[in-house]
Amino acid sequence: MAVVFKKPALIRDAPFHYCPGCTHGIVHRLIAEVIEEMGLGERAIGVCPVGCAVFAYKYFDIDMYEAAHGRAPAVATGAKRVHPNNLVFTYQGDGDLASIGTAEIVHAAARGEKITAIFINNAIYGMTGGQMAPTTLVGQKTTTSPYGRDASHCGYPVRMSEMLATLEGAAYIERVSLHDVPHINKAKKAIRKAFETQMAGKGFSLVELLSTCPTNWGLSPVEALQWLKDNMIPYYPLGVYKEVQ
Ligand SMILES: Cc1ncc(C[n+]2csc(CCOP(=O)(O)OP(=O)(O)O)c2C)c(N)n1
Repeated sequence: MAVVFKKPALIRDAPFHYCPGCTHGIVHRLIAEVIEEMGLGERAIGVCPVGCAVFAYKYFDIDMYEAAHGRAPAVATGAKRVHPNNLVFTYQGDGDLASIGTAEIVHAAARGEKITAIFINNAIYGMTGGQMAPTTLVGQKTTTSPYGRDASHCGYPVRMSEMLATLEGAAYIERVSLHDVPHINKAKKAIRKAFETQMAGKGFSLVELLSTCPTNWGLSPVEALQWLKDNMIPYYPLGVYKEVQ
């Protein structure tokens, strides 16, 4: 029989623990495909977050570290400086990267660390039960904003890609979405571009992937994709925010 589908070689056989409709698994696959296509499987080092992707090290057949919540860019900095010829990337949620880890990501970008951050923005703290994140939209209901995020006392969601793109050390910053197949294909290209930027020694790179959390959004997987498209993209416009030639 003809093979029409197979797992990327760099994804292990361990079954994913993610909820139905969660997009973490899609991003794992894209990363594994890009690393394989670039022939970097033996030289790739990933740094896992704390959050729903805390077990990512069980799924990738590459070297992986586990970092404390938000500290992945600091760990990746060390790994890359010791192994400058390796591909080093962090994998971080929005609670991890845009809240407790804001200092680490800002300064890694400002220093122009030659690492790549894969930033999963699902507008919520997934693992801990759906609390409001810095990226939660105004009006969005979460377990800690049951009447919807109120900007008068919770402030406004942070646009990390735009903010980081202002920093001199940032070489490639793009925001993509995972709500349908054409956009997933674009997301893969963005990850490749970010990894190529790193391997060319140009500086810090980041891909922000607008993602779903059907469980904590209280939606079906299909409704969640639509919600992402209708609500997240208008506030978080897609596109390349920084590209150093
Ligand atoms: C120092 C510290 N503070 C808080 C926590 C609790 N905590 C674990 S995961 C998490 C948020 C995860 O959200 P996010 O980074 O958006 O990832 P997701 O689970 O949505 O993929 C928090 C606050 C922790 N583990 N360590």
